[in-house]
Amino acid sequence: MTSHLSNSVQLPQTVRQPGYDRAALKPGILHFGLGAFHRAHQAVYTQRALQDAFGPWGIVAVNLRSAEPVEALQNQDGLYSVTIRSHEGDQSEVIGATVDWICAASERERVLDYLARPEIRIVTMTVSEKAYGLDPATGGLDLAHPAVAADLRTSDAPSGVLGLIVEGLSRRRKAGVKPFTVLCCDNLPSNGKVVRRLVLEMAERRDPGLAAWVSEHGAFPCSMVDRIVPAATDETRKRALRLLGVEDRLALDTEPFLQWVIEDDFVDGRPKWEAGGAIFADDVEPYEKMKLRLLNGTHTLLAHLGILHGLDYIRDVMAVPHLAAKARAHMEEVVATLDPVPGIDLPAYIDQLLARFANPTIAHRNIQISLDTTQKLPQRLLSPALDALSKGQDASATAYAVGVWIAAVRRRGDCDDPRREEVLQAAAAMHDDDPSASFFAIPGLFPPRLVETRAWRDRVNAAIKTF
Ligand code: CS2
Repeated sequence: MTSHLSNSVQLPQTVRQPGYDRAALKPGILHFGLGAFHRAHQAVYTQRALQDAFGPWGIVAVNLRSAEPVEALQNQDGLYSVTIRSHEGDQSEVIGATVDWICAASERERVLDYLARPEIRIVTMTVSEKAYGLDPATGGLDLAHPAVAADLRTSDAPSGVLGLIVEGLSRRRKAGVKPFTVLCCDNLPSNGKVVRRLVLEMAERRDPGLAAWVSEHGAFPCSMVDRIVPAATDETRKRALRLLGVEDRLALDTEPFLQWVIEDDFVDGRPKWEAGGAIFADDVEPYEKMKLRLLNGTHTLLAHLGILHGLDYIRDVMAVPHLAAKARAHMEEVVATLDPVPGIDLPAYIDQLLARFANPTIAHRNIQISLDTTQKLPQRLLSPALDALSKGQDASATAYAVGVWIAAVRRRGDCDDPRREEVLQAAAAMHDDDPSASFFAIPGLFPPRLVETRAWRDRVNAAIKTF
């Protein structure tokens, strides 16, 4: 029988290992969303911080629904490996920054107990865009969102990320403990401000005094996160077995690149994440916009071009010269909607993105990136379209990308999205004269200015008609 990763296995010298005393590591961060991204990004930065300046910053990893990664962590003493893949070869590292693991669906009280404890000073999250219950039209709470509605009904037994945070803050207030810092690591623009507003709105609905206390004493720094981390496959796990000599159910592959830009606004300290290269900035917004519009917007374009051309991975799309040229053209147009970004040479950033997308060792599925596109369109394509139109530009690139998405949904006849029913109905109702009309009629999906801009909609239609 093959053994698996745990505290007691001896690993090959070639595998990097936590360079600190794990037995002495105390919890200080509670993280929501035990997906691939967190494990290969924030947990890696925390490992670097612990190596450089050891402190009580162990991570309590909470998954909201699925118990699977929680059980896997339990089975592996909290350890898992991340393999950096590039033309230079494979480099694996075992990450040990996680000190406890909980599935909130089955052990809610244990999560709330941690949230109330003074030693938990930071709550981070990667729960994906759709988990927040953000109404894109108002920027406030979507009261019809299932988790939001449920957590407003039974606020002392929450199941969603906002409900858990608000109940945790309420318990701290009652116990005379200062709030934890809430650090959102999801791909939303001004993510700290967005989450602050949602948390305050939920708190206000249960107790205005709680909302006032959080508003006065809490902190919600914005952050821009970046690393391409495909969902793991059997290939990933087989490779880990070869490199580690033992099984690792949580193994991940990733690229060499990683970036984290964080607003330095914490209630009660933080790990020395700069040891891993994190940048602390006064204003994160220019970095967020750059990344959401250039990386993520182009990802959405490439993923749907791939689906339309029967290609599985982003790297396959990049290997077709006329499709790779679309990615470059998209970024070269959208870059004009950005403000200058301190310390970043934008043309070089674009070249670097194209090289990252083309990395032949990274198998990033187009279908994975296509997930939840209705939640991604506003920040990736629609806001830059509005900005371009306001500047008197015709916003062709974003119109093309939206047309490609619509054409891909029609071609595939399916999508994985919280608004799936509406999207599929729109696809079924498409007609030749104005093929995008049924999509523009989906309530609240497109901002009114775009719905009213006939010329932009015609550009979307022209794109659809090329497929
Ligand atoms: C991707 C992102 O799945 C997606 O929608 O665009 O997960 C992307 O890989 C990361 O944001 C890169 O930092």
